Amino acid sequence: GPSSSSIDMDMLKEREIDRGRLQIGQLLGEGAFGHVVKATLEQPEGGNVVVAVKKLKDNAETTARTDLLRETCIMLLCGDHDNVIGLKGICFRDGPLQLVLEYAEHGSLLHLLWTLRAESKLNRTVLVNKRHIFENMMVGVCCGLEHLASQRLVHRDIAARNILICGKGTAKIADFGLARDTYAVGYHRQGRGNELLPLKWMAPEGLKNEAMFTHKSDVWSFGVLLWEVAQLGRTPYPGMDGADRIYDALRNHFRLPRPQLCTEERYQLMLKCWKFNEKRRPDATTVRKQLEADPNGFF
Ligand code: ACK
Repeated sequence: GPSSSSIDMDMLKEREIDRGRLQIGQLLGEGAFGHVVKATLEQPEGGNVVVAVKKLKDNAETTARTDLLRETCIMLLCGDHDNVIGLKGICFRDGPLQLVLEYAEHGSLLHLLWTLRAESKLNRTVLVNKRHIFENMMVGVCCGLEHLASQRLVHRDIAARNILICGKGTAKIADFGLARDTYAVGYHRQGRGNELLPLKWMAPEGLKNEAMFTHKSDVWSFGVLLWEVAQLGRTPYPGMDGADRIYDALRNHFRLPRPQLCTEERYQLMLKCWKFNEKRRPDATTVRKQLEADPNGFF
């Protein structure tokens, strides 16, 4: 959309952080764009807080820089919410661009699911014992999605890898790299750019040539996220690749099969999130209420 690519430098300058306040620590992870490191941020009133710093590789292209600036602007438009990773500020003067984020002690939900899968092989009871933790996380992600929709933002990359888990087990939506502002028209239309897209999490309207995203596209991805939890972090549609192939399968009523580790009711909720016509999908509030009414759907 017309407003989706705007970078408001004045808004960014208000949130500038002097990079001298950062003490860079260990590497947390690497992506195509750059890397995420643990750091401490010196507080004006004294003391330090632990933060995560997302920085570009030194040889990053200017498009990567523009993307990171846009990501920051979207996070500023989003505003604070308990289920969205917090933005402390941004360093852009005198060196590489660095996004300073709230630190999530337990890393990504995907990581947590892989750990749980390994644990459950040794002892099946951990699944039932930890069920409520994952149920609460999914309710939390819904609350985050409700907030995004209220700010007319579409995230476009809701997946277990992009949900971060903080100290108290609070799930936080992270990685706004693909997020867009839909304020002007209520949807975002994908440009012809060759950005890497999370095809297996994308609703059919996003997979089509005239890719179009609304907050209901995020609900579709949330359904895939529920499936990832019930599959303990396995990848959806193994062996199926390419936007056209996935789109054709979905159009022909193919859906991800029911995971063993969830109830029929929970699978029915996933199927509602995967209604082909986005108007027939529930919104995040409806999904959250259904999760709250059925807190034993997983494992
Ligand atoms: O799955 P992870 O441990 O959690 O590995 C990835 C990696 O960095 C690349 O994205 C981790 N990560 C990203 N943002 C944060 C954050 N704010 N706090 C803690 N870890 C983070 C992510």
